Amino acid sequence: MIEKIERAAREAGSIILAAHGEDLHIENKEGRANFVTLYDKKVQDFLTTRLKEILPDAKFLGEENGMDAFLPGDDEGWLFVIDPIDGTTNFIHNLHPYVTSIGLMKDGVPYAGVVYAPVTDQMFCAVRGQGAYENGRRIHSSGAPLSDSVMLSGSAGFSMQAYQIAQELTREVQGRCHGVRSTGSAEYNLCMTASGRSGGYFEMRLGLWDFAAGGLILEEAGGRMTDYYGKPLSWRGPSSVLAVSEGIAREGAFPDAGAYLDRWKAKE
Ligand code: 2AM
Ligand code: CA
Repeated sequence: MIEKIERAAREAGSIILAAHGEDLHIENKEGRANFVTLYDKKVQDFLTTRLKEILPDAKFLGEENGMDAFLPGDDEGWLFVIDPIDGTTNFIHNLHPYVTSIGLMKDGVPYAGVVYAPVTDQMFCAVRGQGAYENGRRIHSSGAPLSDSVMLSGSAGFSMQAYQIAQELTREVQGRCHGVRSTGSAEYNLCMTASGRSGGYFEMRLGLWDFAAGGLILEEAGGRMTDYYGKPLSWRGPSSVLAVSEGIAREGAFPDAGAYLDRWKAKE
């Protein structure tokens, strides 16, 4: 089944790459700098059709086309969680990375995850209990401490208030590691952490489709996914995400991210 899902992700990648030079029909969604293109919708439609053929009983949750809510009953049986293009703003600017991500949940917990980066032809995948892979090779998160790591973060453009507080946490982390980078794709960041390139990734608010696939890939690579308070993720909807490598989880040296989240909540 995982190979069939990978094939669907690869086909989605071809659709996305072929879009460059075409009219993307860019629209703004709620908030600022929150875009959707014709291709986000097209690819989600394509994946929904293709994945239904693979698992006819599965339900679907996706970022686009009004399918973004976790509904009662979604924690029973199979649920595909899709982000047709994670990193839409990058895609619009023809700036790598942007990925297609497909998470598969079983009874409310992640069962499988596939993340495909078409520009670099990188296929990341994991099945629960069976390890994580990049292009067929087993991957592991890093054992390095925070002080020897590059960290990834993001702050979607939806709120300048959130951005400011996120920058303060970024500044604190910056002082304790080799540097903090921002790529614009949550799923890609999780895969970079799973494959040991980055020590971790943190963002104050993400949709379930932004971390469902990469979250399992990271856990299967030995890393740890929690929210900003260090609590396990609910896998039911939007959340803050603090994803760290084995090394940083063991060390416990990441700053108190929960305090920053509390400050944002107090200002909203
Ligand atoms: P997207 O490209 O699929 O929209 C960048 O920091 C990350 O945040 C990306 O993975 C991006 O996903 C996501 N993102 C963008 N807008 C968002 C919003 N309004 N709420 C939550 N996440 C968002
Ligand atoms: Ca998206």
